[in-house]
Amino acid sequence: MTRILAFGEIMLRLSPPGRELLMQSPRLDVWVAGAEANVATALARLGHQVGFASCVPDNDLGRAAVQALRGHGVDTSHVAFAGERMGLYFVTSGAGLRATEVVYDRAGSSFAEAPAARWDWDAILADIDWLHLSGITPALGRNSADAALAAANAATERGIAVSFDGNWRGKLWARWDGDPRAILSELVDHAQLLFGNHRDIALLLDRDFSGDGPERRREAAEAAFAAFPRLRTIASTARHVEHVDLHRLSARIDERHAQAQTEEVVLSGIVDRIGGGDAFAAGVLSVLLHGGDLDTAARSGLALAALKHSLPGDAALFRQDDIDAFLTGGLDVR
Ligand code: KDG
Repeated sequence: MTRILAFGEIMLRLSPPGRELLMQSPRLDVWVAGAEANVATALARLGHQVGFASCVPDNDLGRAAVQALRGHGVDTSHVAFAGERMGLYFVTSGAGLRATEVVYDRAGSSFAEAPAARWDWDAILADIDWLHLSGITPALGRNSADAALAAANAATERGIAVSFDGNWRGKLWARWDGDPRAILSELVDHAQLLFGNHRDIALLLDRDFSGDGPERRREAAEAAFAAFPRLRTIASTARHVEHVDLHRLSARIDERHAQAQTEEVVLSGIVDRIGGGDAFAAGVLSVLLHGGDLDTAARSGLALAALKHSLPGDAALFRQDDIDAFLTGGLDVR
């Protein structure tokens, strides 16, 4: 079985229950989060062998987060306990016309402060076939950007496939003087599989692919394939938001000579949409890791993303049976 490793910051998400505002709620629910950790968790739930490398403080917050991942079947033997603090973020869920809001409280976290030299890629990547990274790690600062670049380099040197989820986080990049285009391009240059849409590609290539039609998406994909020779597959979702609780979601996967596009899923009565992109990545990866075809990968990604919207918290805690039931039940799921 293909062994996957995800590398990134595991976080705690603090959310007022229901649709309450931070300023009015006396309570906060705590969820284990972090984009790469969400992908690792979802893949483990789907039965994959997946490890996670990260760094958390050696206190009850760090231990609880790691314990949660382990409880879902993720191998956490490469999570280091060091540094002073857990990365936190606060989420206020949207309602009606009020959008979801995110406040980060993660500066100086154990993961962001870990020097790039801390990570022994020989040891971490031993027995690994696939490495999953995202654009959040390099957005955290110099240490994490260097660590992500070292991980990608080490994977390429060892012939390990790399997937990269763009996960653009302007708020994080604005906090330091790293050049996102240069750093993200260097990372994507190692990837065989990119999760990102035409806007992510526009940022990487400094080109304009504005407009939402399929031609623009194909044009963006072709430009990315030309710029990044290792890249074989680009997967993305398109979201049409009618209001906070009613979205239409479709998925698309481009290969150099093929493409797959799903029908739209109508998502209504959304419980929590955070982590939908990570669920999509896990659903696609799950099929591609098993050698499945593009159509199945696109449908599986869309199904897991849609299912995630029904669950509070960041992680998609579903089994393959749930995806199968969703797909055989038709895609128009509420
Ligand atoms: O995709 C969900 C992530 O955004 C969330 O888990 C928190 O990693 C996170 C981030 O940096 O936003």
